[in-house]
Amino acid sequence: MTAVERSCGSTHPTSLTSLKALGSIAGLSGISFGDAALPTQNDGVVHVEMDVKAHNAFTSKSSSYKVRGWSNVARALCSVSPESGLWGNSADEGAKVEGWIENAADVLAFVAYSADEKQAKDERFVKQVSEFSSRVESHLSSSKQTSLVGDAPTAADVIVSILLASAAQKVGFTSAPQQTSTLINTVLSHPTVQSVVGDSVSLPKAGETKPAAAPAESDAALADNAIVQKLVELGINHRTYSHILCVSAEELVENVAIPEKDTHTKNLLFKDKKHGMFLVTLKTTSDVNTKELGKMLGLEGKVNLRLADEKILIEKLGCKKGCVGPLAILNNTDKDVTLVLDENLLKVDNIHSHPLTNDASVIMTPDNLKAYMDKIGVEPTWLEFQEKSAASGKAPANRPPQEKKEKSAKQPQAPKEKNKDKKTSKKGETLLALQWKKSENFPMWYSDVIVLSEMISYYDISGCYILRPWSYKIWELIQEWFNPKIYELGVENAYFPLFVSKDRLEKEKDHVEGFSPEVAWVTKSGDGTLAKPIAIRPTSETIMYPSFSDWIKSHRDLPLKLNQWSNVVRWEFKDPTPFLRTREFLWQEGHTAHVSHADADVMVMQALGLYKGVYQDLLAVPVIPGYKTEKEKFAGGHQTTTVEAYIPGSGRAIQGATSHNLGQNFGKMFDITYQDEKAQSQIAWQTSWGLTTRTIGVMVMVHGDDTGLVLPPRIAPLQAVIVPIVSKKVPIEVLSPYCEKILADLTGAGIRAKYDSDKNYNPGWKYNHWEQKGVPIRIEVGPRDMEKQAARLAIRYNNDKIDVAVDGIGSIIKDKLEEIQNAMFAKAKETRDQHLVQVTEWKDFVPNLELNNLVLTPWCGGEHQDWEEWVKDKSREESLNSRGQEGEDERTATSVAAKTLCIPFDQPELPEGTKCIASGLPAKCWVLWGRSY
Ligand code: 87F
Repeated sequence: MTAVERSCGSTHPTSLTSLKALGSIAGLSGISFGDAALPTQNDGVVHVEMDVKAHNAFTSKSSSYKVRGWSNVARALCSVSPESGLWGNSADEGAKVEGWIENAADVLAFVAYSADEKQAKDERFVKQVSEFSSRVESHLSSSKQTSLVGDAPTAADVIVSILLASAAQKVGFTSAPQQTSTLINTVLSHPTVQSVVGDSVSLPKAGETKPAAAPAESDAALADNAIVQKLVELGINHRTYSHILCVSAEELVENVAIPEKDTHTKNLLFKDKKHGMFLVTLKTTSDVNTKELGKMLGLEGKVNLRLADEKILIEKLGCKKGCVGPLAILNNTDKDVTLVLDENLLKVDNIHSHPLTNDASVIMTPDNLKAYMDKIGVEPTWLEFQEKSAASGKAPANRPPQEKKEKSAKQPQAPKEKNKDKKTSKKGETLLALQWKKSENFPMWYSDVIVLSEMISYYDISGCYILRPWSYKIWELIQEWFNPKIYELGVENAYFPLFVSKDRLEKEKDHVEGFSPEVAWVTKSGDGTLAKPIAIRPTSETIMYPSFSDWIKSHRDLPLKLNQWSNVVRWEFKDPTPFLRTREFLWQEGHTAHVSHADADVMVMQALGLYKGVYQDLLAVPVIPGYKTEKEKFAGGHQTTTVEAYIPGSGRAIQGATSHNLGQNFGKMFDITYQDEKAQSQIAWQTSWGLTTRTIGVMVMVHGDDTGLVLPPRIAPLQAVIVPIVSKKVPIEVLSPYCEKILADLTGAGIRAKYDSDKNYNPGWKYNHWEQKGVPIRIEVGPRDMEKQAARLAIRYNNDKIDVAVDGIGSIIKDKLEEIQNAMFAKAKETRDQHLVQVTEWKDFVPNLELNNLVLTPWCGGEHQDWEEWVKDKSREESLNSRGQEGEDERTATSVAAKTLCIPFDQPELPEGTKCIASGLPAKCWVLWGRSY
């Protein structure tokens, strides 16, 4: 035993091992430590105090250091061999190395040293370790380096890795994100580090979790559950437990640990027009192939098994999507669902399945499951399903719904090999880092970006999301731009109630027709049932127009132009996507009444012009304005206009906003009549127009990159952030006055700016943080900049670095922001234009969709037949054929079929005799098609 080990004892291996390892790497063979004092905790700060004595030639310079603090110990060791490069290669790098070490020591040392295992597992410490690991990961991802500072290992890597690994081990943190794991493993397996640390500190590989013990007792809270009561009534042995809400088998596997020989279940309700319904319950590691299933079941003739929608689940099994389990077959009183069970279930110790709710599970042996079925009179069909291959055996990590969407749309997936180690974001968990490249898996990338940039947090009701300040501010900036513009048009803001009575909502039948499944109803208050259910507004025509009727009496009351900023609820059944398709969203809805159709039309176009402005001038997203076809227009109105955007990452179009000329339809229904100048009664002409928080999602998708969000300056909550490059020699106090002065210049020039003076994070961390949040310009200020009265600008959208003088920096940055805004729009437009093609023959239609293009074709107008439906079906069929696929999930929000987006206002020339691409009839105009959201 060396002197060090003796003096430090066995409870503090980390301090010594990391320092010894560092010494070894620095070339200090033969080093020994003198009277090393124990690391002590003092006001939450860990100090390491020790004498360092070297016995060899190196000691000739200085034989002893009295040092305090991790950095100094590390510095002392490295300075013995400065050329080792362990302290970085410049003062700037040195400061960053120091920053990392001190940060790690502040955050992790207490946990890493903790002798009290129980205390170390405290939730706060687990969070602390996980957050630090996340910081390391973010930094590594954004710097695209494998070491923390510069492009070679330094003392920071050694100390951070050992501290993190040790702390992680202490709190029982099962894995670190990918790049952090790699860094730690590289450091820990370094021969010199190995010789010192050995196996005493190691980090379990991603995905390695200890099998959990099954709960011994049932959860009393589930005693009222109908399935549980049935099990009790039948005397079937079982246990129950509650767990976090999981919407899929993948989420269960990821989040609810069970003993190795147990299994969760995967449950799918299939329906087939001819053969009926099948509830298939599998082991989570078994595979089901829809085509094969038909054969396995011995179904004859035409078989078209499709996943049943939620309505059928509720009707047939009495439970919602995500809550299905084999026990739910009890609710199939019609006995028209065949239960199909996976024979692999017979090989496990216990089966865990949901009792109609996805925040709980019932545990029972396979024999007891059989006994239950027997007693309720269900005879299951047992089938031998294939176990998944080892490579794909592990269910993918819990994801927000995008992943399911991608799978159901059967879009090309990134190769499994590449994806399998990816750590993914979880609902309710701090995301570790951007794990997906935009080109690799677009939906996953999107989900990572909006979480990591702190725009969105997930919520436990499907389709509902939390808009965090970073995205809400963007919405406020849209409001700030939009409001003065509508005031100029004579529009006033007002607010109408959230609720609408059934009678009102259904007064105008055309209007709700087709939308009614999406209306959410309040049916109870407390335990009582309401006499009449009340709807939550999906839109406010029926809420506002009775008031229009009251308020409009004479032509002098017109035009009436109102706008409302509010939330609306539409209970979507298609897979939700944050911002793009959500069950509750924020919007503005404008409603106006006029004396003539022509006046209404002017209003429609003015509103549409503003929408184009929001997208193009604020969000730097090019849009195509046009008319909707008869099939796609709002059924309650006369004509619908739209602005259509293009998302290059998915090759899909998206409706940006709509503005309707409602004609006199609502006027008639709601009696919105007025006396004209000749005292004649007239019906008012109306418009309505709406723009939603979808705008934000479109902007993220169009501009974001592999580092995160990229914000166009006009919509950025912060347009510039000043980051001081602090170091030991140049502490923040030295840089602050200079930075404050820059900040004052920027705010004086009307720029939304911030000076990031936070002492808790080092410059590298801050760079990364603001990059992920998409701030257009970072202003880096170090001592040299101060000397030269300059600053360095880092431009987010193209990564440019520009040195500028601080004199007049406000106006320099103002110009730069304008330049960035214009360049971002130009870039987005160029990409969009490259994906906008004219096609005049059907044979070129689907191949162009497959190239992610929007397709402009000659069009007959579709009056004689529903040729749009024909194109939709035909394009779906040809697309699926070209991919070798049989069908697509009817609930998919991202179908491969094309639909009309609009008849663009801007029409190319249409030569005489041009034929419609679908009907072959003479074409009347060009129409734009695309796959869309
Ligand atoms: C969902 C449920 C019930 C759309 C709905 O576009 C009714 C509706 O009327 C519904 N989804 N719509 C059409 C909304 C038309 C119109 N309303 C004012 C707009 C812009 C703002």
